[in-house]
Amino acid sequence: MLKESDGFVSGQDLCSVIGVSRTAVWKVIKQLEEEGYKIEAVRNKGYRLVEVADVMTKAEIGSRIHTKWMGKNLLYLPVTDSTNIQAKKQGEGGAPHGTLVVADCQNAGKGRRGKSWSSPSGTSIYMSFLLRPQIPPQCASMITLIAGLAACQAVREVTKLKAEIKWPNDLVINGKKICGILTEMSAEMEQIHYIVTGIGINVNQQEFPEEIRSRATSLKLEAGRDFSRSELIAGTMEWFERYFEEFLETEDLSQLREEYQALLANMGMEVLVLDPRGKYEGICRGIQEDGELLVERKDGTLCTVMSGEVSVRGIYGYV
Ligand code: BT5
Repeated sequence: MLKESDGFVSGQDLCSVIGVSRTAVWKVIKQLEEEGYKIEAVRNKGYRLVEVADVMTKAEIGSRIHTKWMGKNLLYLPVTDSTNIQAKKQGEGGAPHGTLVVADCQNAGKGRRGKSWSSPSGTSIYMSFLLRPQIPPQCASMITLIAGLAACQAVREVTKLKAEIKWPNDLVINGKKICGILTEMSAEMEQIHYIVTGIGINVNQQEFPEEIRSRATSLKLEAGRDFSRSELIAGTMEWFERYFEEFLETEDLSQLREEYQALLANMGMEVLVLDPRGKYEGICRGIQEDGELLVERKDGTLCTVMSGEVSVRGIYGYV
């Protein structure tokens, strides 16, 4: 009620609409203040919501997600090992397509290939969603790109910062990493059981561990102000739902390629491809409809890169 009103809502109105006593209303107001809502209380006028700072609760996240199916089934955990692990458990337990797991803190946050993801409490986003698409398993890697595009749009919309995608699974601002994405799959040769995509976004973090300090940044460090994690989560869900439905129409990125390439930090840049058969340099020419990166080599031939490590000159120290 306070959110929907521009001004004050009287204590009496709150009591009668909800059907509780004034003391009960007062207790809930105190609880909301503890969660981070700033509420002004004025005698004879009632209560007014001054500011929704960075509140991360199930109710706050849920109230902001306006989607058809994405993030509708929401699990919020103050602390967990890894939201990817928890979302996989949800997958094994039969949770529905679009289930979202959000945590305030992870003590075993994962990156790719056994790397770890720094996940302190109170400042950043750790979320994973469960998908049950009926697509061939080889299409699954495209989900990472769709998630990157969705998160990039949400970050841009909420913060007005010029976030870009570093193919395949990072978002960067001014050449530093603000977001990492990890997609995992349970499948047989021809059939996907479920896919879990995890997204970590550095939101209001001001400090990073020594080993990543030079390559990592947060939205707050870039913009000089705090942002609402719940708003960013909801925005990402909305963009993802839209893009994912477009993706399902063709089972490739043909409808998303233009938008993707417009946000691609690698585009037109010199890249170093760390191919296990030997590294080579080239200019990034965008992505193919199946999500592979197009690289033009010095001799003019076009190569495609499926996944893995691609360094972009000027980003993360490749000079
Ligand atoms: C990633 O791996 O970038 C994928 C990260 C996915 C994290 C999310 S959080 C929610 C969900 N639950 C999980 O357990 N994971 C997902 P990769 O490209 O391998 O990058 C990992 C590398 O990024 C590390 O080796 C560090 O160098 C660096 N790194 C670690 N934490 C970071 C952070 N908070 N910000 C920026 N860089 C970080």
